[in-house]
Amino acid sequence: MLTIYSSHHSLHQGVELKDGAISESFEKPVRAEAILRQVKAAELGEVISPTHYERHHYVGAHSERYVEFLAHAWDEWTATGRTCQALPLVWPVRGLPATAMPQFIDGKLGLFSMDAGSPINAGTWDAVSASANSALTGAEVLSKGTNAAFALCRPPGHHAGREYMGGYCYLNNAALAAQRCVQQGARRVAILDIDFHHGNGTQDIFYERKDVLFVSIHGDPGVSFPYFSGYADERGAGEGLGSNLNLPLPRATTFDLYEPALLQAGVAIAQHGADALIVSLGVDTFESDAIGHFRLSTPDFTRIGRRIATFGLPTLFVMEGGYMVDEIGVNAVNVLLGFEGRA
Ligand code: 6XA
Ligand code: ZN
Repeated sequence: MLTIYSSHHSLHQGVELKDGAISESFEKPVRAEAILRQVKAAELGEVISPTHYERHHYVGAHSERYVEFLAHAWDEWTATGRTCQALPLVWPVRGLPATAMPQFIDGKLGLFSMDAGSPINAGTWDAVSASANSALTGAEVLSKGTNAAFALCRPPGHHAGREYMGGYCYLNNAALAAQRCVQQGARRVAILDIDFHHGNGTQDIFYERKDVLFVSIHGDPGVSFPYFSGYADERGAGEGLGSNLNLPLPRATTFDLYEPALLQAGVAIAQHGADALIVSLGVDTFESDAIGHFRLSTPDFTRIGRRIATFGLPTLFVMEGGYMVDEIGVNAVNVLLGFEGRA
């Protein structure tokens, strides 16, 4: 299987507000480096760099003003004299009347975010655009007839909505890939999100569309991030009604409960009549993950890959979460080896 990877991800090293203090983010460069090491150790296949895409390719899945905000946020932040990482601290929540874009960067940071989980620093835009370009390149590869590819994206993308960042995400890599598949001729695309966290951003982007099915298996949002999205009664709207399927599962879920959800996802994907599948591949479902609360084992990831292969679709895997650096590589690559029938 072809892997698409850019070392530019390491230009982004975020901070995180945790337990009342600011510290290094769980979402850090060694994650992607560990996965790349395992891709090579397992001889998964060739590793290529992404094609360069100008930023207008991000518009569609995202609004133009949001893409422009992301591209210029660091410059606007440092123009105020600050050199620390930029974090939002105020949000346009229920009851606050104004929805127009503020002129000042602190206001823009709040307007274009869902939480304080996506810090912006000097290298963020380069890393984020390289990550998006990896997913776009993967979609291109699929459209040319390749059966499977792996976009080793970092930063991840599935919490990023049409007009907001959050949860370590900035541009929605999986959504950009799905959109590219449609532009390249796919009539119907399915996105299967198997990260521990609900892919609220991907849901947001395709909620009113019937050509892109979004299916997500994740920790019950009543007790897990992102709390405000991911419930089973979110089924899509307008033309997209019925094209969104959330399968929330309780904390401490093991494979015996996970597998039926995966089967149900497969049925929905078959009913949708998809020409291509994008998998938001998070391995924070691992039993000892620092953030996730499921209990999948390393061999379970191989089983997941085998099951996804039975869906019989050209498939692009797009990396999302997973925070145990010692196991992230083997867990992610096990899904890919399982898919290929090599494990
Ligand atoms: C709260 C946790 C953010 C979740 C990140 C993640 N800071 N999403 O793994 O898939
Ligand atoms: Zn996650």
